[in-house]
Amino acid sequence: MDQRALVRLSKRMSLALRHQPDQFGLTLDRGGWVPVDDLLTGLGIDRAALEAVVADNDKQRFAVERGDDGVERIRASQGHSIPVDLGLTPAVPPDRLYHGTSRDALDSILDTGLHRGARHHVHLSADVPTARRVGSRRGGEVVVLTVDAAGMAGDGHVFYRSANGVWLTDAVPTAYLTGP
Ligand code: HQG
Repeated sequence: MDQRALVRLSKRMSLALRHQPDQFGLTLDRGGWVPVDDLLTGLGIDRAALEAVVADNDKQRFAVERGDDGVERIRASQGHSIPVDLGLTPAVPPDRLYHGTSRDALDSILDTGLHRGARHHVHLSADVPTARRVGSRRGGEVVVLTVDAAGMAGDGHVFYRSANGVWLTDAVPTAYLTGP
């Protein structure tokens, strides 16, 4: 499969596993998992295609595990808009984290802080290049905000780290944000 086909399939898998499973005839369990075989059927793809996406994925968006019942299941490691419990445990963040977004959102963010929008959490990056990549999904000029994660943690805000290294928190108040 070429790179474009991989990206296209990764996006369909994200849609099925994070946002609209019913559109593919799927029901996620509490933890967001579905049997791999059900996903293959739902998406109309073969095993090799799925494995290519899971293995190649730049961000390791998908996790595959075999349950105690012997059934192999897959889920998205983060980014859901439907209610799933990823079972994340709180983690101590690095002193600084970063959030990449479009220039158009900057004034509003500096006014009201970072909100999670449709997702479960605000997504933060461990380094500037990653934040830049996240922000560039929006088109237009990219800006990177710096988050005083140590200050937030010290004040009792809880952070989580997804299986694929994305830092998550409920919201970032303006006091902890520095603009570009
Ligand atoms: C913005 C991708 C105005 C925020 C990425 C962002 C990430 C505000 C947008 C993951 C705001 C939400 C999530 C405020 C936040 N005023 N705009 N007060 N507070 N925003 O897509 O962080 O590729 O839900 O800046 O890599 O862009 O799908 O969040 O632009 O990890 O695996 O509201 O999605 O992962 O957009 O990206 P999103 P995000 P995948």
